[in-house]
Amino acid sequence: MGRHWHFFSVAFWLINGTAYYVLLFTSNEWQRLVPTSWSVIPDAMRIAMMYASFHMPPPGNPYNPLQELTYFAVVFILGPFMIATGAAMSPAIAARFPRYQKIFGGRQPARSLHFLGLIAFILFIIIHIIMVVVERFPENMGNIMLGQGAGTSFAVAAGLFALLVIAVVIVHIWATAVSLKYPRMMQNALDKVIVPAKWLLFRKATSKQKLKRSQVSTFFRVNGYPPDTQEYRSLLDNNFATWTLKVNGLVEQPLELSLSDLQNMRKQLQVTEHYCIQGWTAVGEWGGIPLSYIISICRPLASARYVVFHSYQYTEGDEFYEVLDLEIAKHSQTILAYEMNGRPLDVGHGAPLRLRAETQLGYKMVKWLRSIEFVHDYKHIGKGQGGHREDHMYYSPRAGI
Ligand SMILES: Nc1nc2c(c(=O)[nH]1)N[C@H]1C(S)=C(S)[C@@H](COP(=O)(O)O)O[C@H]1N2
Ligand SMILES: [Mo]
Repeated sequence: MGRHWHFFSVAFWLINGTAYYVLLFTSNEWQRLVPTSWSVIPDAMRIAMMYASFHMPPPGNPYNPLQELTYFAVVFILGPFMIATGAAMSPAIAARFPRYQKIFGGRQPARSLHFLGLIAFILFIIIHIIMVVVERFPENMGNIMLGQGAGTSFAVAAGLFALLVIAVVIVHIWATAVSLKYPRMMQNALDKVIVPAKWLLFRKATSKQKLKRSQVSTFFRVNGYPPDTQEYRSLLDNNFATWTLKVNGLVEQPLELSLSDLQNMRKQLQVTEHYCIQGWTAVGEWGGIPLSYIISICRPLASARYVVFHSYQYTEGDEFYEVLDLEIAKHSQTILAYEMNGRPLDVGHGAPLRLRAETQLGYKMVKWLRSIEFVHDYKHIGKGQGGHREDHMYYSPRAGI
C-alpha cells in the first residue's frame, strides 16, 4: 500500500514540478529565484548571522539573499536530487543503464540519500512555515495565498490557508482509513494512475541483463520455506527421478517432462541481478530452458493470454502460484532454471525447477515448480489477483523491472 501511494503521489509531484518549471521559465519569474551574482553568498551569510543573533533582516526584493538561495536550492537542487536518487532505486533503470546506480554507490546508498532528501524537505517546510509566521505574518500570508500586491486582506488569505490545511488533514485521515479498511479497492483505484504512468515511462526500457560471471554474489538470500508436504519430500528423497513438469491448459500439445527431458533440451545460461520487492538484490548465474522453447512445442491456443506457474509449496494455507502475461513468458530471459551458479538447484532456491523471469521482480519467479498452465483469464485462480503475493500482500500482477 505504501508503494502504491508513493508511486501515485509521485506522478502528481512530477506534473506539479514540471508545470512550475515551465511557468517559471516562460515568464520572468525565474529571476526571483536564480541568483545572478556571486555576492548572494556573502550576503546570505550575513543574513544567517542576523537570524542567529535574533535580528530580523530588512525585507528583500522580493526575497532576502538567504531566502533566495534556499528556494533556489530546493527548486533546482533538492527536487532534481530526489528524482535522481529515486530513479537510482528503480530496478528497471538499473537493468537498462547499469552504470547509473553506481553514481550513488549502488541501490542502498541511493535509498539512504533519497531518505536524507526527504528530511531536507521536511526541515525546509518546518523552517519556512516558522519564518512566514515570525516575519511580517499578515503580509506574507497575503503574498503566498493571493499574490504579491494583492492588498492586505489578511483574513481572506489566512482563512484560505486554514481551509487548505484542513483539507490536507482530512484527505490524509480519509486515505489512511480507506487504505487500511479496503486495501484491495484502494490498490485498484491507485493502479488506474500508476499502471499508465509506468507504461509511459518504462515501455521502452525492457530489461536485458548481461552481467559477468565474476559479478556473481557470494551470498544469495532465500525467500520462503521449502514445501513441507509428504508429496514433495518423497520426490526429494528420490532425487526428483519421479518428478515431472506438467504443461497444460489452453495448448495444442500438453506435455509432461521429466528432469532429464528438460536437461536434454537446449540449455541457456544467464547472469542476472535478482530484485526482491523488499529491497535486497543478488547476482546469480542461472541455467535452464528458455520458456519460449517450451511454448514453441506445446503451442498455446489463440485464446491463451496468461501463463500460470503452480508450485509444490503452500504459504498461508494457499498454493504459491504466479501468473505471467504471455508476452513476458516469451521474453528471451524467461527460463525454467534447474541450475544455479553451475550446480543443480538446491532446495532453498527451488529444486528441482524454478522460474527465472529476469524482467520481473523476484516474487514472480515461482520456485519448486509443479506445472505450467495456459489460461485465458486468471480471475478464477486463487483469489483472482494474478498470484499468491498479489492475493495476500497487494503486490501488482505486473512486476516489470
Ligand atoms: N514457491 C515459492 N516461490 C517463490 C517464493 C515463495 O515464497 N514460494 N518467494 C518469491 C520471492 S518473494 C523471491 S524474492 C524469490 C527469491 O528467490 P530465492 O529464494 O532463490 O532468492 O522467490 C520467489 N519465488
Ligand atoms: Mo521477494
